Amino acid sequence: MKHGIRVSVIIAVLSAVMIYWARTIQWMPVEASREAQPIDWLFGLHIDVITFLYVLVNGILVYSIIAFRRKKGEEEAVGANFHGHTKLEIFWTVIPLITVLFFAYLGTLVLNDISAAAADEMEVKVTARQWAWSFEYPEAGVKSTELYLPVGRKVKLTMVSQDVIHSFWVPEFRVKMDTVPGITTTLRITPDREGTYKVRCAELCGTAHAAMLGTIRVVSQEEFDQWLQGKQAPTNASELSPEELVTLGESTAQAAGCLACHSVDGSKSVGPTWKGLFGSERTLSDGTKVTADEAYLKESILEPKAKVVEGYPGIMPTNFGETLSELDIQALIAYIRSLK
Ligand code: HEC
Ligand SMILES: [Cu+2]
Repeated sequence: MKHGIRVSVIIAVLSAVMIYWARTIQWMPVEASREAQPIDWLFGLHIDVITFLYVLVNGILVYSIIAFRRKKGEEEAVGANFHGHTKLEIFWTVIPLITVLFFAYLGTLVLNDISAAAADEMEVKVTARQWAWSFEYPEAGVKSTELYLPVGRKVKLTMVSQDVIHSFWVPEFRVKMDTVPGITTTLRITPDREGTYKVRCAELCGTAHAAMLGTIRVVSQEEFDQWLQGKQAPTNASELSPEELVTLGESTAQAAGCLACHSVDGSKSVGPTWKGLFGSERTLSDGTKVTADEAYLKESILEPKAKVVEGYPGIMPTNFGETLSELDIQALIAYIRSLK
């Protein structure tokens, strides 16, 4: 009994200290959505229980090693011989069972809470493909390679994949959902912190999986409305200066995922480098030669299979005609031209 009381006191004090300490640690990136709050609360509760269990197991272990070590003069002594302890076994089966069921109950409450629909939620369609994200605002008829979201408004993402399984994951929002070819999945987020975040693909999906990043901008409602209007207005290349067009081309190349396969510094990648491409002579897979002029670049983007460069597999995505606007394509060509 003496040992029982001692070890209980040690464990009580140690776990209180450790739980207090564990709570001071920032385990996660900043919380940037309302959904992050209940998730982090539940996560913290798990950490509390795990910390207590760690102290319990190792506390009893270390205490026993010290208290029940073989002392001088006990070399021949034999320990007590006993078999089983029914009450103890019932105790350590029932308590963990109740704990686990309780966490399952809490998990269900949190999941119901974070996936609940709201009357004024805004729908955005998300398309994943190897290896880029694109977004569509059906109410406004706007397509974008960046996800703009107004702060404080619940958004319902309806997600599809054009090829393999991907997974939409923004650590700051905590929530995550797979995109699966053939079905539409749904994810709800209420961003509550303005800033720029990255969506990462959390499902290994091929060569450039690690480069499958998309930009998310959480902005004020006014800024969002402005952006949406700007996207709706018919924009064409002549409204931009040559430098602006090149800058736009660079960001489009990044956002559309081109740079996952094309380098801009001369190094070899999945596809040919863009450095020095414009105006150069290209040898195609059938042996013919063409000059890389504007028409060739445009065709290469819209119909990659029409002319395949010698020595490279014809694996460039064929749907850029659907996801990129005419302006995007003009900007990409201007950007490639600028890479001398
Ligand atoms: C999945 C990898 C991949 C992605 C993503 C990709 N490409 Fe390609 N691209 C290739 C490959 C491989 C080739 C060479 C084979 C061919 O000609 O189809 C190529 C060829 C090209 C060519 C002709 C290059 C030359 O040397 O003649 C251009 C121009 C081009 N891509 C532009 C783009 C643009 C613009 C984007 C983004 C909107 C893009 N690519 C996205 C893989 C990719
Ligand atoms: Cu992916």
